[in-house]
Amino acid sequence: MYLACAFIYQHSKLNEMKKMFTLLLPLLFMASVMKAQVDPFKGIFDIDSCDFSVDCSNLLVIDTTASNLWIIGLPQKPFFDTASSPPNAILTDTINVYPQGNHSTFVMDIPDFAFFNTRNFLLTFKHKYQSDTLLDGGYIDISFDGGLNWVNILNDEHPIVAFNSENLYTDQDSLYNNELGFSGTSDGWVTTKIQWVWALPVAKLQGEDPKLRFNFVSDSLGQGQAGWMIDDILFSYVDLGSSTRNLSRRVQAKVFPNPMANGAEVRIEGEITEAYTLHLYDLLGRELQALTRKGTDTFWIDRADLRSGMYLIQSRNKTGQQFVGKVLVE
Ligand SMILES: [Ca+2]
Repeated sequence: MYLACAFIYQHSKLNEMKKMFTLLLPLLFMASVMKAQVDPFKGIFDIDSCDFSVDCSNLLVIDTTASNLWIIGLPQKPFFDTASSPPNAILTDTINVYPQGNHSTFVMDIPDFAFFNTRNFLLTFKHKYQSDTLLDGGYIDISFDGGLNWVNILNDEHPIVAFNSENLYTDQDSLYNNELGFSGTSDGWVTTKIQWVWALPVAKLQGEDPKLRFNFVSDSLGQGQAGWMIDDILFSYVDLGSSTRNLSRRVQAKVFPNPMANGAEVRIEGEITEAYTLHLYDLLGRELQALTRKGTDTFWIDRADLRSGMYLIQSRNKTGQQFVGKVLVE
């Protein structure tokens, strides 16, 4: 599942890219207005992926109500006769056409690493759809409060620097319930990419635990068709250049050696005004260890059972987490 680690090291200039983000902001706002193609900035790095050869429960949760159509399995019906990467995909039933009056969902967490640390997220997936045009279909909404409130990603007014997409529905694609979405019959498999770059500073981001929800809806009329089928989901982020440094200019972590083999010393440099601890996280934001303090401003990372790859070092204090550094484990 960890695709990116080796590539990240090749692009370890990540930390050296110091172009002023303020210079980029006007360009980014233009990109936002134009709903441009996905912008790779200084490089695209993959966090995780799912081809449905496993249940992908680390990435998505299917609603469990009885009427929910989404299922991970072998497509066995007209138009949905094979997955993009066989055998499995996630689809609105493997055998039957969709019924009338249905609303089926599954939910994906946007990784903390993308939302809080790199503040950008690139979602890529392949899909096919077949539904009554501009009536039944599929759409994606987003929540920033753990799933209480949702808004269509095209209507999201959260602080954002750029929202780019390829092969996404548009503001002309209104379904029967007035949500914008995919409908009609897709031209075979379509690859859709959606990119968010959330605004700085991160403190302005309201809420937490951002989630995406995939909805399929059908009205009370017409013949059911195949519905919506999705496969080969990819989670990525881009290197925005210097922007990740702006958050952490008060506190920098220097790691020696980096890459590390059995262990490394971490030295904290910068203005530190309150007590803090350091923790090691993986790229999905999972805390793996609290670093051992060796001196006033020095800590030790122990290899322990860390697998090869990129990890993040973050400080914790009363004001919350602050991204301070990266370490590559050989
Ligand atoms: Ca597949």
